[in-house]
Amino acid sequence: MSINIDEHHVRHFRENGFVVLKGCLPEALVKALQTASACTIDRALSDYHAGIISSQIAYSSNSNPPSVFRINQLLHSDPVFSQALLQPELLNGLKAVIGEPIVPMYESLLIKEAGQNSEIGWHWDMKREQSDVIITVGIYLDHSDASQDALCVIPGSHKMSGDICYFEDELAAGRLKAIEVEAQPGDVIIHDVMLAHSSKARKEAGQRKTIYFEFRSLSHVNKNPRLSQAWIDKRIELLEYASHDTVPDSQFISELYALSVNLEAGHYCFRFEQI
Ligand SMILES: O=C(O)CCC(=O)C(=O)O
Repeated sequence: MSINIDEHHVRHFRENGFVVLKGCLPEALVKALQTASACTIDRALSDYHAGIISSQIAYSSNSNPPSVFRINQLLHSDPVFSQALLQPELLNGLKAVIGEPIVPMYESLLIKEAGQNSEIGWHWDMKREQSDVIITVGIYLDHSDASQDALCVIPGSHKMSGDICYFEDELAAGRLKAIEVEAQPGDVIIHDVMLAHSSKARKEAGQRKTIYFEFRSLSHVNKNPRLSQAWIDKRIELLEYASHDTVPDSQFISELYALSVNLEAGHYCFRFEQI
């Protein structure tokens, strides 16, 4: 394996708003991430049954037995998640995609499985200024099939005007086309936060687990009023572990997540019926 993000990937990303990096994670790391994810999910379920509810975990409200849909602040769960985030080759590639120094914003695990209402409607991850580059990086730990619950995107929509309701209407009218982006364990899909995307509910047995990281350009971070200087400094300190080829200890991770931040919400289409 090698994480080789070249100019073709960067061009594909700029033109289409997403790019797939096939088999870019080492097999041993993928296996370790799969094991750590399974343990993290099991722990979240036992906590749920013991009445211990964390604000960083989303459970599926309509599945029986209950299941876990999303786990935030993932670096708390196991050092291997920091290892995945802090791979120097990956970070260099992401810097090439963003075109300037980068800042990691959050770390979460998405789990899609049958029985949950796991459909994710069309949305942007957030709204950004035209000049900013902000990317969502999905590390796939399971197969993601077009016939199932793969990521669905409207190529080039990150450069189009119009909101999410507009994209939904254009898709329904057949004037825009969406595609499913399949992935295998160890693949990485990078998308622009303003690429319109969705995914269907999973119907088949098994899970599709994806680790999500977000990265923003340093110039964006420095002008974003939501982010305190202490928060930015700690995030930059986190990145420095990559150059020392080590991962932060649990004390550092606790300090990192203790600094609160209120990141922008996703944009969906809400339609109100007239009474
Ligand atoms: O992986 C997916 O199905 C999409 C996830 C997504 O868009 C999100 O979590 O906002």
